[in-house]
Amino acid sequence: MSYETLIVETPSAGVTLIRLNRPEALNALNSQLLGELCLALDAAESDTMVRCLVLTGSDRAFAAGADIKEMSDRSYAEMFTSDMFGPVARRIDSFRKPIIAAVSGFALGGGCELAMLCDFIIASETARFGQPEINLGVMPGIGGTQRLPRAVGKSKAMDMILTARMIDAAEAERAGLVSRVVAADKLMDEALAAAAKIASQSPLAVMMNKELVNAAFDTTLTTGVAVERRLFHSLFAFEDQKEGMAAFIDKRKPGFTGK
Ligand code: CO8
Repeated sequence: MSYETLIVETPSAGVTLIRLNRPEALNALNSQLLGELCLALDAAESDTMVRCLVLTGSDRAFAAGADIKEMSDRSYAEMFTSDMFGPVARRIDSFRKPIIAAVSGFALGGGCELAMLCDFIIASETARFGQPEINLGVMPGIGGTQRLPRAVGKSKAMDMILTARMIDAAEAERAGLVSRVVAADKLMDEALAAAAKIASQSPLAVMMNKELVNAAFDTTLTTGVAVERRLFHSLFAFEDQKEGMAAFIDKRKPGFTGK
């Protein structure tokens, strides 16, 4: 499939790289880009060869937010009936394979929220995160008021959302928003290596691990731990568990088949 606002590549076996590609607007998220992102995710979800995704932007911007020019004149009725940002948020949220956000430059507003919808964020030293919607007289609308406090705590989230203060990569790492910060010229190497490592694991175990970590935000500790134990038990029904443990004992690399 070909896209106008995305570049989709397969840099290594099992890894799909999706690059947001509206450089003239710092990858602002307009309806075309969000629609194409949904299509690319549909394709990646149904392709059994795809094991992990990397979502990235340009050196200058991961994404500078929702497209302000496109939405500035919208009425409440239009926003409500089109359920703006609902479909893409649900699509990413329900995506079962891991998505790594590789962030360089600006990740603002919807761009920061898009990164937070991914499973983890690897940031370059140039990354800057912010929720500046308050400057426009609005608020985050793709989960920022909910995911940011879960990631960085209430105080920093309030500071960022109410003052529109941007944080740099080092502060984002200290706050737990990003998993690691790397040199700008190493960002894609690091993100693609992490994705290749995930792609080499049992896809069954990967999906279950992802599901359970996400469940930690939606359930109690007691329920989450109980479900984890049952899923852990259930992994022993798969050939991949036998292969993984046999390979350890035989001192060789496992060959997971997803069975
Ligand atoms: N939307 C549309 N165009 C944009 C956006 C954007 N979010 N961000 C940048 N652009 C465009 C600029 O207009 C400019 O275009 P042009 O060359 O035609 O004038 C081009 O990109 C380059 O931008 P700048 O010249 O401004 O570049 P600078 O390096 O000077 O500044 C900034 C970079 C700081 C990133 C600046 O562009 C900026 O502040 N951008 C807006 C950031 C922002 O406010 N983001 C939040 C948007 S609102 C949002 O995301 C809400 C999400 C939830 C909605 C939910 C609805 C249900």
